[in-house]
Amino acid sequence: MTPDLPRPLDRRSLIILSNREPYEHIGDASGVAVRTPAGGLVSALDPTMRRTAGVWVAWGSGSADREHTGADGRLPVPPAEPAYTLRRVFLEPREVEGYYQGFANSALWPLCHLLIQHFEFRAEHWERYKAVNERFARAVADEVRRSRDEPLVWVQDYHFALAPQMLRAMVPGTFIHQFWHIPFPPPDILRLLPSGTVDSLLRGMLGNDLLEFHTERYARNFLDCVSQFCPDIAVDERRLCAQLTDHTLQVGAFPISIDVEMYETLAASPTSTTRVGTWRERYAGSGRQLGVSVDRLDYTKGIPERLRALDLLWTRHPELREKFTMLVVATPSRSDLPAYSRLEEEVVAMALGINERHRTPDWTPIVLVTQSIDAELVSSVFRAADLCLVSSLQDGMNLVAKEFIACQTEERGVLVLSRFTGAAEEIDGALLINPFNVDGFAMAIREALAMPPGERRERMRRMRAQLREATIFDWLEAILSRCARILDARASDARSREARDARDAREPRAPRARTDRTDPEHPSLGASL
Ligand code: ADQ
Repeated sequence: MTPDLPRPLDRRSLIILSNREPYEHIGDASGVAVRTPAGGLVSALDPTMRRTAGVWVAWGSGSADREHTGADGRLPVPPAEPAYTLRRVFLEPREVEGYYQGFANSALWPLCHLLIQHFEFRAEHWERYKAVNERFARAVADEVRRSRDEPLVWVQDYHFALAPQMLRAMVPGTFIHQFWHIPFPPPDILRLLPSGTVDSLLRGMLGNDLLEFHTERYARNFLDCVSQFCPDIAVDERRLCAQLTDHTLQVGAFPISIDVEMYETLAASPTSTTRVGTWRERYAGSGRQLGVSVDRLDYTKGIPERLRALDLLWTRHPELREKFTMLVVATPSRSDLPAYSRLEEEVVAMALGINERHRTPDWTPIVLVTQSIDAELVSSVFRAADLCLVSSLQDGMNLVAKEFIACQTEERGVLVLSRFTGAAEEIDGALLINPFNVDGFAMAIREALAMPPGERRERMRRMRAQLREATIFDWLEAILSRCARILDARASDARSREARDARDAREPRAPRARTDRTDPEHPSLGASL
């Protein structure tokens, strides 16, 4: 269930800024179709946007988007049942290359995931990133000015690190917060960027009133970076906040989740039940087990590391050949970047090599699927599985792990989960692995295969109970309630200030010693908390 908006947000609309749009017009020879990107974010935020009649600002990336957008960049959505506004910002190919493929995906993405061998900085990409952040910030500021109430601006992710500070200057007094979907690196990694870029990036994010991460560790990394690289800013590590001259930034841990009910329903549907029967007959007959993994083909997901562990397992334990089949769903993404196209080739070659080495006349060890599959098909794959391998080298949260748990209605599956995911810090019941340790990883797969049904059921029940207590809607409510509390405290501060000023005007007193809020020796962080 979508939560009600907490007070005082019930009188405010939301303006969301994200790179991906909630509705995309795609044109081909057969006509134009409206597509909603798969993923938790749109399904969580769309109902809230419909209720608050807000505005969603995003990159108009669909091939037929321009023809379906008004001259002011706006259109009512959902197209079939308009309830809120989508404001599209159109980008030139050079802008996409510099801002998106360049600085966001070739510099920030690898740095935040601590995978510095993929890090590439180009001054030109950085200039584009700044310019594109400014274009989006202007579109959001325009929407704030058009709004009839005092909207809340919610920025999504690492594509827009600079927009919060820009917005603060463009529309002073507006409440701005940001959710950072990926990890945040410690200072020793962030400093691989040129120092001017580090400074701009951190000050951009410091423009928020609230900055949300998946885990407290990422939040602390951010504050450590601020302490080290912005010495003029007072940081309170204990209360997780930073004091700027004109506002306080709070940071916090808000682990994202999934629409649990939706996944449970999809997994239990009659179509899914039929599919599960087919999968199990094909891959898990005569005492065999079915292992699965589902990822975008991304070097952060540890797909070659997973294949290496499987190869080692079947080499060291030939008795496990024919005992389980591994269905690897890995859909190409960001293929325009060389690191991603190389990875695609590597994964295909590794899967072929493993199959050549270990296959038998009636058994193929790895079934590699490279098409994107829809949520219903994903759900049936997860329900059918006896084990799921999540081996990210680093991952902000990893929603696949949560989707697998939600779909395990028959409670037979074991989750083998990388300890370097946000999910591993939250979920209790998985077999944790270090994907860099190929021997340990192979041993964990062996342990999962041998786990008795009773233990599997007990672990899965525990994880399912935890997940039901922390859905995507709980995540949304926790964030909006925190915003409401900050706004409440701000309003009560303003009222006390007014009352004090009125009293002082009636009864002038001798001047009191004043505490300078910007003095780093005496940071006054409490005022707006
Ligand atoms: P991602 O890196 O995309 O997300 P993840 O959290 O696993 O990673 O979410 C991926 C989503 O896409 C899941 O819903 C999954 O089912 C789906 N998906 C993945 N591969 C697929 C495939 N081959 N076919 C069909 N569907 C597929 C970023 C961060 C994560 C963080 C999320 C949310 O990198 O750490 O959990 O944002 O904040």
